[in-house]
Amino acid sequence: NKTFTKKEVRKITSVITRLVLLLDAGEKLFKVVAVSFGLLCVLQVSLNISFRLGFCDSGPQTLGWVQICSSFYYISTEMKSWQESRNDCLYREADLMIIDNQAEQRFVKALFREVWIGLTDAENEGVWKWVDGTLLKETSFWCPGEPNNYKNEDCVEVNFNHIGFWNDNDCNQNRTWICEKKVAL
Ligand SMILES: [Ca+2]
Ligand SMILES: [Ca+2]
Ligand SMILES: [Ca+2]
Repeated sequence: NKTFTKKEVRKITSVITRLVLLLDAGEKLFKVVAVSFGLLCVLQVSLNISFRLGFCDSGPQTLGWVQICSSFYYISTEMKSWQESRNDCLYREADLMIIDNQAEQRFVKALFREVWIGLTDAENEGVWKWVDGTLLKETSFWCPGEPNNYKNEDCVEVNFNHIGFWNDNDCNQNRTWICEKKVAL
């Protein structure tokens, strides 16, 4: 059995100390990298969000499509009758917007202007159908006193008189409109 001299013990101790310091530095470096990575993620998320908000905020002037969840939306800058609006959406391989979740209702409300959506009772008076043929289930978004079919109104707009609420109006009125296209999965 070999016994270590004092010199050897000092040398070994110094090597171990250096190793410990190195490991400590490594751990610190790892922490710095981890924190930086975390910060990058946070930055990316906040950038994405601000980018998206910026996009929505510029609503009325925005050309092109905006994505929210599983759909893309096109907000027109022109004004057309309900049918012409729908034709434009169909031409864009989309259709007038079907509001079937709270996020969409909030989105439309935030536009602060009258827009056609894909809801009509032209086929059967008083029977509200979306453009995909489904019947309207949600009824809490109607403006108080609407739909009133005043002089035979069959097309639905959002934000008329009361921001966020729906109204049936004359389909020949010119309005801006929103097209919706589902994200292909
Ligand atoms: Ca929808
Ligand atoms: Ca009607
Ligand atoms: Ca009405």
